[in-house]
Amino acid sequence: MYKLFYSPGAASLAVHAAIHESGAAHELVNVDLNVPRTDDYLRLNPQGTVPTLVIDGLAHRESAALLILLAERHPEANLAPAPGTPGRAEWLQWTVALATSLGGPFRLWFYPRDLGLEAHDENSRAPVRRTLEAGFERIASHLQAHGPYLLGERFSIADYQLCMYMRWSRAMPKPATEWPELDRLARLVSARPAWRNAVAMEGLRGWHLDSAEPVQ
Ligand SMILES: N[C@@H](CCC(=O)N[C@@H](CS)C(=O)NCC(=O)O)C(=O)O
Repeated sequence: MYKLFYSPGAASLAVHAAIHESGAAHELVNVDLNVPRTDDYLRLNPQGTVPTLVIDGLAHRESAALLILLAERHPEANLAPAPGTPGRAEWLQWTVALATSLGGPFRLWFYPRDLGLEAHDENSRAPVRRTLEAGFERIASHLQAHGPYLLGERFSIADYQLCMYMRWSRAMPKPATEWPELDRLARLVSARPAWRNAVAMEGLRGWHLDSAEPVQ
């Protein structure tokens, strides 16, 4: 039984969808990010961030690492190419690249305090925006040549990670769905029952690809 500490739509969303994809039993705990984390939570995750995934009584964090862990733990669910098979190295590469090239800059976009600022101004926001748009542009070029998924014809949970980051761009000046290849991937991914169930359970509504209907 997994215990996932999440916040609606946060970096926990891809992990949540991957757990649904695996079919594993799990319990959800909603962490209110608008108030300081409790001491109990900080003991599980000293960074105070979500997600935290408790497996057999041990707490783990970092969404990309959790996705890799889930793929390892559920080979039967085919969440990613198996170790030693074609596509495995490329999948690992995407998982890490998405976390660094999108996840890192998104932290700066949403948390100006990470830049030592109380709030963003145009000077601080513009370079972060350029970095994120350049990241989406590179991925769209890849998908144009090798899509529709990051690994071509094969879905993997790296596509959940990408769809989560795309969702975060929805209120940006250029949302990621403006790149047709990214839009196509997001439509494919957001139609999957596991994604839809995670979105419905988290009560997400803010994106045109959010669906209120869970799928059983
Ligand atoms: N690199 C981490 C980032 C986690 C993260 O920054 N989560 C945000 C929500 S998307 C959070 O917990 N923010 C609360 C805070 O920093 O106080 C991951 O991918 O798991």
